[in-house]
Amino acid sequence: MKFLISAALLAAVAFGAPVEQSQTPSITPVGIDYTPPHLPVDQPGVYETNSGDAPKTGIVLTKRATLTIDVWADSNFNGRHEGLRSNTNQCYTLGNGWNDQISSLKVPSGFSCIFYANSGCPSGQSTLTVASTNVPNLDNGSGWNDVISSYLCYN
Ligand SMILES: [Ca+2]
Repeated sequence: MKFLISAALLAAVAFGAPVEQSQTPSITPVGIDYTPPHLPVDQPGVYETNSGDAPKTGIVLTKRATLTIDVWADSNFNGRHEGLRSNTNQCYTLGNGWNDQISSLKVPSGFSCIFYANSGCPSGQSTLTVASTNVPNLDNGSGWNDVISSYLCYN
């Protein structure tokens, strides 16, 4: 009898596991050890940059830190919301319905995040860098509304 209970329990665990694994992650790490560009962190603001500021793989000189980027599907911090727990110096590609959906976001003080219109934080393309500030509306004519596909933060 004891064996039967154990077997049933084991089966339940085995059946339960794949369900959890099938959930689509909101962010997927892409590559490691990026060297972030030297854009300001201590001057809050939003900076549109060109390909010359794209990160390069290499040795990370700063200690890896963790931050939460809050993102919303609508402007003015409305609609679907999620706090994306992220490591610095790590590119993340958006998933779970977040690709091309973000319309407002918050980057915590002391951190800068570079946003990309394509996945994998590709070099050679324009980026949007948000330093220690909130962006209530990406739909402001800058062309960054509903286009963010990946990001990389640093401190
Ligand atoms: Ca949106």
